[in-house]
Amino acid sequence: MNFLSKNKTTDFRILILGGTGAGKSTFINQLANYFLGGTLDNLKIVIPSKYHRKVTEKKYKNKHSEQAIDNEAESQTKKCQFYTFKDKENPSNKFIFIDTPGLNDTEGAERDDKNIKEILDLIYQFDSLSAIIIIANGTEARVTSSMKNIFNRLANSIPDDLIKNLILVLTKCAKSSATFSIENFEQVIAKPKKIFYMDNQAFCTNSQTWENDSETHEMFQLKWNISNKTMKKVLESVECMTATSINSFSYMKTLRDNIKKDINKIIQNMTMIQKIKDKSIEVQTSLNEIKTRQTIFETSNGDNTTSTYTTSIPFNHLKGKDKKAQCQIADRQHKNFASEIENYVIAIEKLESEIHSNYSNIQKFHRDLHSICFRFNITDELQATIENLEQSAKNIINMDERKKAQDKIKIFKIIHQELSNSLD
Ligand SMILES: Nc1nc2c(ncn2[C@@H]2O[C@H](COP(=O)(O)OP(=O)(O)OP(=O)(O)O)[C@@H](O)[C@H]2O)c(=O)[nH]1
Ligand SMILES: [Mg+2]
Repeated sequence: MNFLSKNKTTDFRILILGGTGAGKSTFINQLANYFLGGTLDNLKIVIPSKYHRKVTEKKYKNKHSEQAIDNEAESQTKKCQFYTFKDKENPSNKFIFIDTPGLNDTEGAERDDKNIKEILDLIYQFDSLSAIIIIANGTEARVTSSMKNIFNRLANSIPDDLIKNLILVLTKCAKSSATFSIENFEQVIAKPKKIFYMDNQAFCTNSQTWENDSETHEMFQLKWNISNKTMKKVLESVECMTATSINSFSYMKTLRDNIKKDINKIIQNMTMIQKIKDKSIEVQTSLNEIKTRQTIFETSNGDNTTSTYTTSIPFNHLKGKDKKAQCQIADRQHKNFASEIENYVIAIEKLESEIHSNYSNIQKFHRDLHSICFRFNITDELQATIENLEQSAKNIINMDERKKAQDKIKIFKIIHQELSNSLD
């Protein structure tokens, strides 16, 4: 190793994903023992669980977000949480693992949406991520369809470079006992770079189970050793994956933000156009009214002078001087209204041209994004937004507010349609 690389510090950030109860938090406990020198007889606990409720490491005492640790149907990890460990061989290097709440939660789709948003917000704070580890229960047969949907939604926001750095860890099994279909995983999720198997059983059982029984101790020790060895291999794989996705990740965020800005600008301009059109209809009505009165004036004046007349007093009842004054006022109003309408037409044209360039920008950003992340598709995302807005609009009781929400949905639908037609 040369001097430079020895002194270079690297942070490896690893995102842990998986379904509820797959074993993500248990994996992190096993990992903590690898780094902190825990043993079967001196377990280090950073995340509490049913059988190991006490966090032994001061640093993590109040950090975890586990809830209802006796209820296995519900996601126990409620928030994303970082677990940072120093590299054993090169302490200036750090491994930062991010434990996430279980996806495909029994608490419903809204909870999943919230979890995905939280994971993405967190990812976007980094300038790099080294790898994604998907933890799956190795005793299950295949990936569930909701897990597939959720992963695909996340993958829309993650550069392909990072998806390439995918590690699959199958828990609750050994390679020989796993029933999980890797083929199915590759088909519906992605091809993992590496696959590991581990049974982190020590964290899932009361310590007394092995403490007073040498045979059981031996069996647990064997699994413990395998888990530790596997952990080392997982980390070595992560180390080999480092330099990817640093630039594309932040560039992707910029492109996404740009698309968001352009969409917001289109929404603003379309709302403005609608307002101008409403105002224009009002002015046009006034203008039409003047035109009607102008006809009355021309008929009653008899001399064919083309002028307008707007007062509500019957024209024939006015004196000659007043007639003239009324005609002058009406003329001025007529001209003002007409020029106002002309201005509205110009303003609408300007806004429409801005919208046109916003769409062109989006097309360009979309193309660029697609080259970084082939799964990214803005129309799918807009469709999901529309469905969410429609769902929320149903619950609005206030009529005005509901109308506003429906107008917004209408605009989103127009944008969705336009982009579906123009993007390949
Ligand atoms: N036998 C065995 N049980 C495991 C293993 N990993 C996890 N478990 C058990 O599976 C259940 C869920 O484990 P967790 O680590 O909390 O799962 P999670 O993925 O963090 O779950 P959420 O936070 O709820 O999404 C617990 O009862 C664990 O004891 C494993 O490798 N072997
Ligand atoms: Mg958990």
